Amino acid sequence: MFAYGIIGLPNAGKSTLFNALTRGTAAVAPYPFCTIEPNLGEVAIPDSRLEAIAQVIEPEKVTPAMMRFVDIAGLVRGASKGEGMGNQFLAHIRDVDALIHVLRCFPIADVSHPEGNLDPARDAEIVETELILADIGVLERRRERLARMLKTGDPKYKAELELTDQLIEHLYGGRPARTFAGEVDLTDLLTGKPVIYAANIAEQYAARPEEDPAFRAVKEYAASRGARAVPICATLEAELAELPWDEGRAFLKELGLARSALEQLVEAGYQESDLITFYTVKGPETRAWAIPRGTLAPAAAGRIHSDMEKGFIRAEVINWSALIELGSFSAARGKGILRLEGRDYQIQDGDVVLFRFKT
Ligand SMILES: Nc1nc2c(ncn2[C@@H]2O[C@H](COP(=O)(O)OP(=O)(O)OP(=O)(O)O)[C@@H](O)[C@H]2O)c(=O)[nH]1
Ligand SMILES: [Mg+2]
Repeated sequence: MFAYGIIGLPNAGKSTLFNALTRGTAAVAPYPFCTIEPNLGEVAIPDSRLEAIAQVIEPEKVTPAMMRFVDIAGLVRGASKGEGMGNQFLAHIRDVDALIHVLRCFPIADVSHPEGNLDPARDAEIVETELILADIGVLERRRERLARMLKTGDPKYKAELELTDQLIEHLYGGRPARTFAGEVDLTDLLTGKPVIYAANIAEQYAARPEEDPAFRAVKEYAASRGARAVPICATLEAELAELPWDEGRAFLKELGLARSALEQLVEAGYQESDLITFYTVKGPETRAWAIPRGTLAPAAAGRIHSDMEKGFIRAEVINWSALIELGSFSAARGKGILRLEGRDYQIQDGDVVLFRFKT
């Protein structure tokens, strides 16, 4: 399951956003380090195609693809040296697929700011410096391990050690691991993950973020790093999360917002990680699955059950909109419209798939 880690300074609104996204009940407070233990939540990915398919198929059960969010303590300047909550808690987001970096753009009059004034680009740099220092810590440990392995005489360790040293250099230069050119294992490195900047803007700017100087600063900062900036208003999103779906749509419209923070962040995550969605309509369950673009049919089947990957024979495939026109999978089969695809077929976004396999 795709997972996002939520990072930022204390009082940036991380837990408020987390609650809004997950309809969760994480503690939120106007003082720093309200969050100590991580909050974990899973959300159904909003998917209008899944809804449309379900309307036609009328299955007993509709199962959306899910996304996970992990909300952790705030990072402060000097966290790597033990300031604030330190940086050990970053271990809770080592495995996530991407980061949401919450940058405070709402006024400091309401809630104290650990740096004393509003400056989201500076805040971003503070947090990113701490991420870099945490990664250097991970790499130093990797380096020690490799240095011990050198004694085995295997040349691959020497090459790996050299690369690790280059990467450490790169990080000491203030650059994230994701911009390192060498072929090196980025797992466990926080700065190796894609990042999306979530500007937590004041309510007054919710409908016109471009007029907020703080949001413009975030946009500029994000652009300089080849990343995207998403304006969100965490307090309004939290109110939105309280409402039933149709009332929520009306509320968004009233506010002049096209999409919720969840929708924006899901889309950004899909794009950053290059994910697509395919559907299965077998038996009583219609279900959406998120997979990396380019996944081959047997591996996609393996998401459902490992036996289906092992015993894979072929996939019967139809695009979701064609399925809706025809009304059912069997109608499509009757008309000879289903495509039969083999082991080397790459599942496409919007495919509805029935896997054939032997047990
Ligand atoms: N006015 C306003 N207040 C907000 C907004 N987002 C969060 N807050 C308030 O800011 C305070 C801190 O919010 P939290 O969500 O607890 O912040 P956090 O980033 O999780 O903080 P730590 O857990 O301490 O790192 C709370 O009092 C929130 O109600 C916002 O968009 N506008
Ligand atoms: Mg918090």
